[in-house]
Amino acid sequence: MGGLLGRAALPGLLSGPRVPGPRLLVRPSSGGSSWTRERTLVAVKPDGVQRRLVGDVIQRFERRGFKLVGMKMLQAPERVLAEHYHDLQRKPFYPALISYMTSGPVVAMVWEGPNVVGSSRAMIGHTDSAEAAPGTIRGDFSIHISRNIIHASDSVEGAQREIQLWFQSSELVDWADEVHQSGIYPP
Ligand code: IDP
Ligand code: MG
Repeated sequence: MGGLLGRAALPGLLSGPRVPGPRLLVRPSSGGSSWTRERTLVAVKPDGVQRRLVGDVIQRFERRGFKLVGMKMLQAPERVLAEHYHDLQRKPFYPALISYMTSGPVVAMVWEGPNVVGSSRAMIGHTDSAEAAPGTIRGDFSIHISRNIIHASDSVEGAQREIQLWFQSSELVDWADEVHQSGIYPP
């Protein structure tokens, strides 16, 4: 094991084509930090909780390198869901959607990192599970749009609104990112 991951092998591993370097993980910005702090709301829906997929979802986001800054399990209040899905209130499936989302607890999380909104949408996959690519969360665990396991905000503005809706600011933890400081990401 020491041989495989020894000093000689490490530079090759890090520069190989399958391992993106830190520069590919960031967006340029003017001055200060070289990446814009972005946060998104992710929620494991009641079917995901029932199917014991919470750990898998967390693992995927952690493995990617995103930072968990808030998490709680709750029975979603109808008031929160009505606000969260207000765009969909006139859709024929809306009553069934609210019934599904209140059928059991959800696990709501706030994740932080460069381009976390866009990346998390790519990680969860298409809304319609039948269209979701294998390798995405919906593409791996769901076969129907009405039981699609997970929510993730679809824009930076939407994420800010949803985070405020689901979390008190005191529930978000701005912890020191040792990985970031040790050079995995640019400063
Ligand atoms: P998204 O979750 O991928 O952002 P939205 O269009 O915002 O998709 O829809 C919110 C949720 O409403 C979906 O995740 C899904 O649970 C549900 N939904 C959307 N379209 C349908 C449908 O045609 N039938 C049943 N449920 C739907
Ligand atoms: Mg949506």
